Amino acid sequence: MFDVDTLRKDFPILSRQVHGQPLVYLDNAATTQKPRQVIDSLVHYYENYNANIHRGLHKLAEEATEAYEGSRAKVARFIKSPEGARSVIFTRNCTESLNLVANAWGRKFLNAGDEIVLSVLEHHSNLVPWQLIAKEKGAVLKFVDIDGEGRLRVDQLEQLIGPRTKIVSLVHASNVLGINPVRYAAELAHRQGAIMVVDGAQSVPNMPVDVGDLGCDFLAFSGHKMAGPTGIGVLWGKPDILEAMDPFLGGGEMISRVLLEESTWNELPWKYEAGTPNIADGIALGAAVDYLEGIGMENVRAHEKSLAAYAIDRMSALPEVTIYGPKDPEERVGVVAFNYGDIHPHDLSQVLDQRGIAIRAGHHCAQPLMRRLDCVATARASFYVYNTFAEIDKLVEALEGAGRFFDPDAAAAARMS
Ligand code: 7TS
Repeated sequence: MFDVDTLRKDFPILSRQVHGQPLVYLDNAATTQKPRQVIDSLVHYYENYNANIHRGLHKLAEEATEAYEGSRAKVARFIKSPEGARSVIFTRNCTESLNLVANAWGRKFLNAGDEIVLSVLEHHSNLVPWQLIAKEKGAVLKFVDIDGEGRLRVDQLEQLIGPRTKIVSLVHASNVLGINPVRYAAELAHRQGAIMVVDGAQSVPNMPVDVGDLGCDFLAFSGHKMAGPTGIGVLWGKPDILEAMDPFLGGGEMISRVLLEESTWNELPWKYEAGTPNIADGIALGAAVDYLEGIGMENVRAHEKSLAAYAIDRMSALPEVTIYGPKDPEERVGVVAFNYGDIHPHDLSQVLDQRGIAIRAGHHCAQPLMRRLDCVATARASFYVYNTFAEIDKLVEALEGAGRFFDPDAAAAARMS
């Protein structure tokens, strides 16, 4: 394993104070903090070799192109891309990656009456793009439900994937509940000749992901949730499918030959990268991959699992706390969504903020899931490599304090004394 106290020194932000208290950052599912190595990589690029890539024949352009393409190769290695960097398309984020598939694949291959299988626990990013293309094409959306513990209903998955299914798109690790059996879903999809899309926004940053082993056709994720910068995301796709689709956006970079009336396309992966890309953040994503590989994704996973186990254990001891999703940490990443009695999560989050503790409160861009769980919102603590057991102790202590603060009986008793 690694030494968390040493590792924390790599993250400058972790030494800041919030409301006079040391920052306890537990909002990692929204975005993770960045190590010095990633920040330095951005500054180094802008200070030393800022240039547009692929087109210049001067030294700076060569260096920038090499670093950007080197980063793509690192990402390919990180997820064990069977056909290497050709499969790795840089986008702005996971959301754009999913929109790319919905638009480029959907526009070309979807027909009226075709079915798209999703689940009720998807992030809006894996719902809205499919709603849009389904409406345009007259395709039909089908939703797999969850069981009482928040697990995906595999029996329904088996039922819903049928001969009319063209696309199955599921989140690998939920930003609210648990980990889904996407490898099995890919098998079911392929038996029916459908494609399998995986939203890896919460899995790729938190556990080893071998994309070949998953058996999917597309995998989407964001750099900013894996210690990388904002503004850079990835769509991994099988080359034969990427070849068969038409481009998503048109413009410079993505073309081979342009005539006035029509054009031909660049090779993979550049066919899907129109215009000047996000060079700096693409390069810095490579630094984030180096950083995570230095720790080892097995170790990242093990650390988060033990944090989640400890948090669930301690929080379950508070009678007012309801934790959502499977309780076995094997079945989730470092995400613990919960409610505390009838305290609104926004109020809870504000009280915790006064103690320097950052959690997320709200619908987590999963409004249909909130409805399904019969709550308007939840609080959520989410962990990353730099979080500690002591921080979870602080969270639990602060929750107890919030419980007393919002408890009318306790407040009345305090006034009387
Ligand atoms: N899919 C999942 C499962 C996510 O958790 C998120 C972001 C996305 C897709 C979209 O990622 P983006 O980088 O394109 O925005 N989830 C969250 C969250 O839980 N809190 O803030 C963002």
